[in-house]
Amino acid sequence: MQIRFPENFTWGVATAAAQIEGGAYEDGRGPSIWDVFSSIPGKIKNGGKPDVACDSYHLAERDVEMLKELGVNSYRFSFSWSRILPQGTGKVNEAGIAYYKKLLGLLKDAGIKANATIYHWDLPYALQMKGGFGNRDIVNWYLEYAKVLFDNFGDDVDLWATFNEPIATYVGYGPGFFAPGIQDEKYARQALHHLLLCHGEGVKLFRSYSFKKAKIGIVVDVWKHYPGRPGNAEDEAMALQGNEIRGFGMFLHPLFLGGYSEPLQAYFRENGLTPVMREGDFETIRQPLDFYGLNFYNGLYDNAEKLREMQKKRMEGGNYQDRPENHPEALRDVLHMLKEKYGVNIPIYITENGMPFDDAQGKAANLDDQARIDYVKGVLTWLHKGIEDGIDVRGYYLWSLMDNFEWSAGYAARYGLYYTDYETLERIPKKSASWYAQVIRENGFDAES
Ligand code: IFM
Repeated sequence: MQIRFPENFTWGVATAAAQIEGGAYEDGRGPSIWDVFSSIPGKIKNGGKPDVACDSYHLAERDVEMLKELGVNSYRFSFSWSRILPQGTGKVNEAGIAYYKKLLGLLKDAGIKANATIYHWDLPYALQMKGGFGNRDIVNWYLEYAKVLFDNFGDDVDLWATFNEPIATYVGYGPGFFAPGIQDEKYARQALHHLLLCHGEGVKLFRSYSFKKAKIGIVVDVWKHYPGRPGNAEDEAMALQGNEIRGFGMFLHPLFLGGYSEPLQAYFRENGLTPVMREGDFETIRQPLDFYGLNFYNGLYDNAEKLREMQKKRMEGGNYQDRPENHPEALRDVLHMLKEKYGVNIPIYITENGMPFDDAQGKAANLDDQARIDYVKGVLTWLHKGIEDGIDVRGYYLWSLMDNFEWSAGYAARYGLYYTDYETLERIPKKSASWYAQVIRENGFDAES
C-alpha cells in the first residue's frame, strides 16, 4: 500500500543546543545546569559530558550539508540561553548571537525553514543559583531572554516554540534524575506553574511584535498511559496517575482547557502541594497558539503486577529492558485525544519521534538500523491514518539528525540518522538516513516494502 502525505507536508529532523553544540566554555558562553550536573560523578551514564558533544558550534556547515543530503524542508533546533546570556540575564554575548545568525543564514541559503525552541532544558546555572524555575522571577528572566531572541531573529524563524517538553523541569526538580538533580516535589510543582507562566507571557511578548510570518506554539510530549488490564482498579489508577498527575495532563489542561485538572488538584490538596498562584495566572497561561508540537515516542500499558515484577528484577540487578513493546498505534489515539478532549484545533506538528540504539551494540549494528526504519514506518502509518481522520497534522520531525548527548544516558543511546564518531566528530549516514531521504523525496513510502 502506498502511503502519501498531503502536499506541502513539512519533513524535518530535530536537535537541541545542549545535545549537539559543544563549545561549552568557548566565546563567553556561561555554564548551564546540564554542564554542572554532568560534572557530578554518577549522574550521567559512563560519565558523558556535553562539553564537546557533536561540536556543532564549529560544524554548522556540515550539519546543514546533512540536512541538504536528507532533503528536509525544515530543521528544528534550540537556542542555548547560556550562549546568548551567559549569566541568564544582563550582558548579551554577541558571539552567541553571531553563531545563530550564521546557522539561520545557512538554513535560508539552503531553502530550509527554521523551527526553533527557546528553552530546551538547559537553564543557565546562574539562574538556578537564584532558585531557577522555583522562583517566580523566572518569568522576567525568561522574558528578557525571549526579547533578545525576538529582537535578533524574529521573522527568520518560521516556527517558535516557547518550551520543549516542560516535564523535564519536573524530572530535574522532583525525582531529580535530570539536571539540576533536586528531589523536592513541592518545589517541582511550583516550578511547573512558573514555567507555564513563562510560556504565557512569552507568547504575549511575541504577539507584541506583529511578525509577518513567524508563528508561535509549544512542544509537549505525550506518552499516553493505558490500563494494561482494562477494568482492573490498580491498573486504571496507575494510568490516570501517569497521564494526569505526572504526565501530559499537567500541561495540556492549563494550556488548552484552563486551570489544573480535577485529579491534579485533588493530588495537590491531599499532599499539600498546591502551588502558590496569583489571580489571572490561568488566563496568562492559556494563550491562543498558532501550532502545537507533539513529541510522540510510544503508548504505555500499565500492568501493576508486571511493573512490580520488573521493579523487583531491577532491584535484584537483573538485566531487563524497560517497557520493550512498541505501540505506534497510540499515535492515532493521541491525535484524537488532543482534538476531542483538549480541543486542540490548531495545526499540529510531530516535533519529535525516533528510536534509540544502544552504543554497546557497536558501530556496524548502529549503521544498519533497519529496526529504526521499521519503527518509524509504523509511526508514520498511524500518523497518516490520523490525517485521514481529519486531524490537521502539518509535519513530522525525526529525532534526531545525528547521535548526540542523550541527557542522563550520555552517549550510550544513539538516536541519529547519522552516526556520530565522537573521536573524530565525523558524521556517517546510517541506513535510515537514505531511507528517510527517499520518504521525503516521494512524500511517502510503500507500507509493504
Ligand atoms: O533527546 C531527547 C530530547 O531532548 C527530548 N525528547 C526526547 C529525546 C529522546 O529521549
